[in-house]
Amino acid sequence: MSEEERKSKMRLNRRQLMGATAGGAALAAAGGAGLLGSATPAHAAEGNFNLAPGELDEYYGFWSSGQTGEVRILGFPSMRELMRIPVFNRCSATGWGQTNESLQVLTEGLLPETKEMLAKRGMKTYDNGDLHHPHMSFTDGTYDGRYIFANDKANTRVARIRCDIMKCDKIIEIPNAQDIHGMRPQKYPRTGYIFANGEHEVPLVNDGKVLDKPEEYVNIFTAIDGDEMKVAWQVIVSGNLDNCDADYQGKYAFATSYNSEMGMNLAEMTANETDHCVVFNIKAIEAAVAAGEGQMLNGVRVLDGRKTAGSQLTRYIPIPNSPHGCNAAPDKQHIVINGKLSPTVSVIDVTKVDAVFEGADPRSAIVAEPELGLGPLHTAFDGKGNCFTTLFLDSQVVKWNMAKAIEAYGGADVDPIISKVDVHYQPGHNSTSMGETAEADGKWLISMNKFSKDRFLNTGPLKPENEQLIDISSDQMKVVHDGPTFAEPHDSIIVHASKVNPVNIYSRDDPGWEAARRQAAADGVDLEDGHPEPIRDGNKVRVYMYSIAPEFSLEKFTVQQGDEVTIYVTNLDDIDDVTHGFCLSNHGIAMEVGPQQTSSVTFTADRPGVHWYYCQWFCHALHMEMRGRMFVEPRSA
Ligand code: CUK
Ligand code: CUA
Repeated sequence: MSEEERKSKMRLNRRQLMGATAGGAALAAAGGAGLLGSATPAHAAEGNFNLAPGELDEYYGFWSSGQTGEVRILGFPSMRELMRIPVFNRCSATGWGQTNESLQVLTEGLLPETKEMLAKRGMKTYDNGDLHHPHMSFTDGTYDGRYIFANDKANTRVARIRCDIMKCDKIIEIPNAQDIHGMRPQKYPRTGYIFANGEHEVPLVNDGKVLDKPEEYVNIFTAIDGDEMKVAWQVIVSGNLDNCDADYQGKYAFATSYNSEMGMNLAEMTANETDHCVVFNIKAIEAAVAAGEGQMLNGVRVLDGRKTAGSQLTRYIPIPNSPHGCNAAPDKQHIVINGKLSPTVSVIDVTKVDAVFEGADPRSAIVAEPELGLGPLHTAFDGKGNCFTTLFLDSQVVKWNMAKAIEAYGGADVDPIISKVDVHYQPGHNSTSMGETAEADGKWLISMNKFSKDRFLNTGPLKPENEQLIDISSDQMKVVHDGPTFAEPHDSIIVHASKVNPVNIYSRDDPGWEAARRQAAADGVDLEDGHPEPIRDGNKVRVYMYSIAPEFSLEKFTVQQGDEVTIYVTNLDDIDDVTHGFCLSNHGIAMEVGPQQTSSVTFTADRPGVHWYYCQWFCHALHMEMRGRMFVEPRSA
């Protein structure tokens, strides 16, 4: 293909994607030209988002990071990045993906065939992920500070983060599904279930027997027990599952579904004018599971909730056109389904869903369908009856009123749209302070924009994204801050600081290093005393040491070339913020050891010679002196 042909093909594809689906005006807007200028300069006095040194934020922001695979903690509304929690990625600073403790989390929930495939490549676990949706556990419709759950679209996993230590403690791979995308915790009575959407359709036993026969592919909706981190049940559905949410009654889960056509390419996938929202009847599903209906596949009970199955497990509410976001309003009654290729959002009244399961027309549960603008993707709420919807193609956030939208749908001559604000550029998710809980407080909105274009100094072809902080305390929304971010936060939650209470120092009883504790006991070693000599067990050697700033308890130890060495470091410091590290030169080994934590790492000592190990987390005035030597004796020929 010539350069000219290639370029014209790309132009064509772009036009098809942006233009044909939502009208010609969309293309101009997507180009972003002329959309500068409505951002209000920052006024600290108005928004009170500017904090003096030492002042703490009112909220925690938990941010996804998309293809980076981690979760980030922000102080909000100052937008200061406070911490990164490695989850599906590999972290050089903390040793996540390398320490035995993290590898246990990363490997114990993998499917046997995954382990086998990775082992053939010399890998223990995946080292990439695509983390879109971080959500906190709920009790009675609001955050309870126990856990954050997050999906991995890239490798079909769901992870859990403990909020007491802000570390990931469980990761499971979901069988029978492919690519977990939308994911939300049950809101009521508590979490409970984590609902997880399988986005891409595959043969139900995906072992190569069925390949290019799309008519045999299925999509899978999964409920995970969030306490046990085990799959509770799965339901086969018709159409790709995108985003989901749970109601405030504990009765239903809702998932947006595009590609009701079950098409394999763009033209096929966008052919229909309507797709749907799938409603899952939790009680009916639990009863079917208890009755042993459906089939057991990979240890999971899988029920048939396809449209054609006509069961009581699901209902399909028609929605125009390829809907994306799915957001339960804090009024506990309404679910907003965002149209994406349709300029509308569709509002479901959860109190009308019972009738739909009793045979009423599925569309009878729709109580409003306001036309908001081009490319509605996600909606957030202020707890005062107002909604904030991102318009991807218009590069705007629109504020609209739920009650007025319902009146208008009933025929009244009212305009539900209150105001619009330009954002820069192409917003995806947005979140309001406490907005996905019954305690939405209506103070702040973050618009997570996919393109920054000209908002920041040029960083080369790869630009940051741009998140904009918006004051929503009055009817006219005010953009008060631009915040660039690296790839690619999709979603965020904004949690009042009173809900989250992390510890400063690990408990010595922490389950995180149970395996180390057991091994030490078997070796007759107390982790807190260490052991002056390596413990030999064939060609396996275990080295136990502790650290107290600024020293390791071992200044040297000796192993033989070819030994499989495991180093256990217990940090005996119990002072806030005194984290040590263990970094072994020229071995690719480094790990974090927090106050009162035990961390361990296993490697083969195959390089004869003297190798320094040192503490790589600055801990003390004599941090540079915190080091020791590993001697590796050459294997005798
Ligand atoms: S999806 Cu990314 S903008 Cu994965 Cu939540 Cu809508
Ligand atoms: Cu210990 Cu630096």
